[in-house]
Amino acid sequence: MNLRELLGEQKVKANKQRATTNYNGARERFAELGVDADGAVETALSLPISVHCWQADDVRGLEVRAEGADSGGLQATGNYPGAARTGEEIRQDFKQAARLIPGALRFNLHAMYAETGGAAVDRDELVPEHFATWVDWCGEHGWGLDFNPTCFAHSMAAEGLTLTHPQKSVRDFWIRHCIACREVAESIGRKLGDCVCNIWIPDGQKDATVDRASPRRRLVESLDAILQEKLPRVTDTVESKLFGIGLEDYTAGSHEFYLLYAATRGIGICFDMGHYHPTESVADKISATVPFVQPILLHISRGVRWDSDHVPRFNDEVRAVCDEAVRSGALEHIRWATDFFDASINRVAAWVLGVRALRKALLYALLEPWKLAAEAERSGDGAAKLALAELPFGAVWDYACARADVAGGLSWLAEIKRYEAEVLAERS
Ligand code: RNT
Ligand code: ZN
Repeated sequence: MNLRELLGEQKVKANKQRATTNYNGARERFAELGVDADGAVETALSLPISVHCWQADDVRGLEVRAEGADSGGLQATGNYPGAARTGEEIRQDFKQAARLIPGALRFNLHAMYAETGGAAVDRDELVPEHFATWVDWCGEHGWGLDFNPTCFAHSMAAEGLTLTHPQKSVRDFWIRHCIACREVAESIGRKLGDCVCNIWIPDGQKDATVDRASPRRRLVESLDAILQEKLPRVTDTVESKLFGIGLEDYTAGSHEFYLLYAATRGIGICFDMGHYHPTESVADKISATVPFVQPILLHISRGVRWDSDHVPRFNDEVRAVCDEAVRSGALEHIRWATDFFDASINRVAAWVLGVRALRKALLYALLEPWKLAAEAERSGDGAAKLALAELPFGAVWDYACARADVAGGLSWLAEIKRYEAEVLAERS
């Protein structure tokens, strides 16, 4: 069968019967290793993954705003046709993606996706009603909703500085924006349970930074002002970054800065997998952090050289993060989210690929006989420890997809192609 035939193929449609038969054999083998495969499938499907809205439109947002506003070091590259142009199209695209992703979902919105009915509303004037359509839509589908202030792509961020800006009036604008966002998050939380509100800012310097201290002092003050009011339905987190494009030398909100800020203020921390030195392990940060800082929000992404936001794959890094979350008993303190944007491939497929990869890695981690591996480690049997990674995994993944009524194997790709021909191709 060639690629063309595969994509037009109907026979590969999720076959529940076949998936269940294959699964039964695998389940027995997991039982021999002391692993409850049913329980693993159950848990893997129940962990909500908060999917970022900004994959749909290359982080453009819905605002009526001046051309040429700085993107804050974020760059979506590529011009594959079919990007969503309205809130309605983003919702349509996500609904299609969600049909092909097994397990519980949330949605993750940026403030720049406010729907103001064509009126220009500045970021410090946002109120809950600008997000009412999103909230109702999530409620209808049983999805939670998370939120993010948008401290980039705006004339007040033109120099790449927001909460650390030397000018008080600029800082105050962004403080007001973040406070408005926390209030939006609180109202979302009241309707849908709770809401993670994650603050990321681009603030930094391109080269040979002399004054590294003052921006950080200002950032402490700005964050304290933003977080002054306790909001019961909001889970606050802060997100660091190693560097942004055009801001390569210095980032005020570095890893150490935010980790200690979160620890001393009793809020959560966000680790984005694309925001560290290439060989630095985000997985290792989980057990090191969780005794002191909770929750940990994970932005699952894939860094490739200088880009922090490629579509996640079922690779060693993502698996290691999931393994660590399970082995260190940290699952209850982790909020799973995705953060990537690729404008060079079908954007709905990008969502499906990235979120399925995370769900798959969660299932893999839950199926791992890590207690046996830990025993091997204690007894000094390194070879046995490594050998325990050989698992009949594929059968369980197909079964998990079937249980969630989602296409297993590759049949989801054929559905995406149909959607592309019928819906995305009509957008120009
Ligand atoms: C940027 C951060 C941040 C953004 C979104 C759009 O490097 O990862 O999370 O991707 O807020
Ligand atoms: Zn991120």
